[in-house]
Amino acid sequence: LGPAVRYGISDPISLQEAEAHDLVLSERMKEELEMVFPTETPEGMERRQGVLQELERLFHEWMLKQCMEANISEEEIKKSTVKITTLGSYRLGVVHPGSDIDTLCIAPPFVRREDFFSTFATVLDQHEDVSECVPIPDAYTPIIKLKMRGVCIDLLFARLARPPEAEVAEEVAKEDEVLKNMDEKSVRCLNGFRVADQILKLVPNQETFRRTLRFIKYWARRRGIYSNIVGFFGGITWSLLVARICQLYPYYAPNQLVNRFFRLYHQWQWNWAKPVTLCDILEYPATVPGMSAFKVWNPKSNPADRQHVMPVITPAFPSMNSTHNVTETTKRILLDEFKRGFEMVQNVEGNKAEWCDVYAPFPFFQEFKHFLMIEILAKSEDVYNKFSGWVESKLRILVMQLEVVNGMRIHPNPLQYDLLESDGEWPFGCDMFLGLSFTPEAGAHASLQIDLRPALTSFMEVILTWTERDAHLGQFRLRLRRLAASDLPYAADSQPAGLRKRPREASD
Ligand code: 3AT
Ligand code: MN
Ligand code: MN
Repeated sequence: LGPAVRYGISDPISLQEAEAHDLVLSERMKEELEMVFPTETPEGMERRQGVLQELERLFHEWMLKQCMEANISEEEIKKSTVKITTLGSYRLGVVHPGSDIDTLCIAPPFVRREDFFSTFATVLDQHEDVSECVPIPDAYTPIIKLKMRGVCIDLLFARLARPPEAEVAEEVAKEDEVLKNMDEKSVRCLNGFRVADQILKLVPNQETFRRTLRFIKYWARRRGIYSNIVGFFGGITWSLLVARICQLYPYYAPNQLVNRFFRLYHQWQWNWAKPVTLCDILEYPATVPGMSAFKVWNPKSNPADRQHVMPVITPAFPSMNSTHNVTETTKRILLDEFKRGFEMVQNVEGNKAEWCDVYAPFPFFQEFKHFLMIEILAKSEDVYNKFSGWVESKLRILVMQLEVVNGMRIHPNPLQYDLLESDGEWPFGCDMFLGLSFTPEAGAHASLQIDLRPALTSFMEVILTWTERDAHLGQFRLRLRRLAASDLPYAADSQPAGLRKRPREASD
């Protein structure tokens, strides 16, 4: 063995290097993937840079106005340069034409969060290149969603507690100390940036990491398990899981890493005592002023963290679990997919299958005989954007209520589809689906007997707690319908006619 290498919390499992046939397999994997899930083109990357520049310009201009109104001295204005930076997949370098850009505005202390979500959101909304601008100030991680020149942007906001020295806001933001006295929401927004920074530092080879992650993300999309909000895994979780595999096999090629990814996470004893982590989870002792109050994921001291069924922990302080939406149902589906993935990759290695077979789409509408259809309807685009986001964010509550119904299994589908039945009264809307199956033990006629109404009724009650309900009364509607496969207009073997996938990258 060569010199001791150690990435993360344990020694690597293997220090073996890729062999010639692995390099061939990896190259083929890359080429096949490039055909169906290409990386962003150079022109596309240029457009994205232009968008970021324009956002920075707008933010800067708006900031100066804020300063003047607040009577901030010119001296102080000069000291606190604004900074726009990126996080998420854009920062990690895994960008395809449909990717969003997760963008973080780092602002000096005199800029108020409320103003960012009101007056700056208005500036954006009125910009001629901007469409679909939706501020979501009350979310756990507040963001402004928008589209600029066709690129989806998630705009996050962090307000520094102390004015940074000019030009170094980005470096300052990587230090734990920056969090001292910062408000909770800013800490969370900054965290996304700090996590991406850490991931890149903690993997042994960034290019191998990116190539592997690209494959896993496409596979997860096609298998219908890419969605944090619905209770599967989101972009951050997939990135962390791939990063950990890279640490354990620092010299493997992407094809080998994909193999080990499926094997390890299928075999993993998922429970709160076995989190996936990239580094030790740091907690400051009570003696460090201002740093010990941050809530760090810790199932030993915090009973709520023991509810997490598949913990995957973020590396930057304060560490959090990236999978708190996972339920027993989505865990079961994820594990089935890891198992299938491992079998398929072995087939590819044995020349019995192609890489494209690994990411063959999950045949959702052929797989089930019964469905629950969730129709989300609105009278205007604005209300639709807000209401569909709300319903989507509560869907896992419906899943949790249905998963305790005896004898029934549910399979959430994270995609939104064009309305099956259009209705002139409701020009904006989409359908979402849950697949239903009934266990043999439940009896032959279980599907007819099982009563879903209590679960559906209580889900409706949750939906009606929407804080914007009164503001948009009569403008939105939710309908739940139980359908048999024969009610869906599809020809055998094909995607149901009329059910087109809506591209919805931004809200993954
Ligand atoms: P994609 O390629 O975009 O799917 P990603 O790694 O960029 O994968 P996300 O865009 O979901 O993942 O999120 C990246 C980080 O940005 C995670 C979180 O800190 C922040 N973030 C992005 N979008 C949201 C959102 N809608 N709500 C809360 N936080 C968000
Ligand atoms: Mn993203
Ligand atoms: Mn995003």
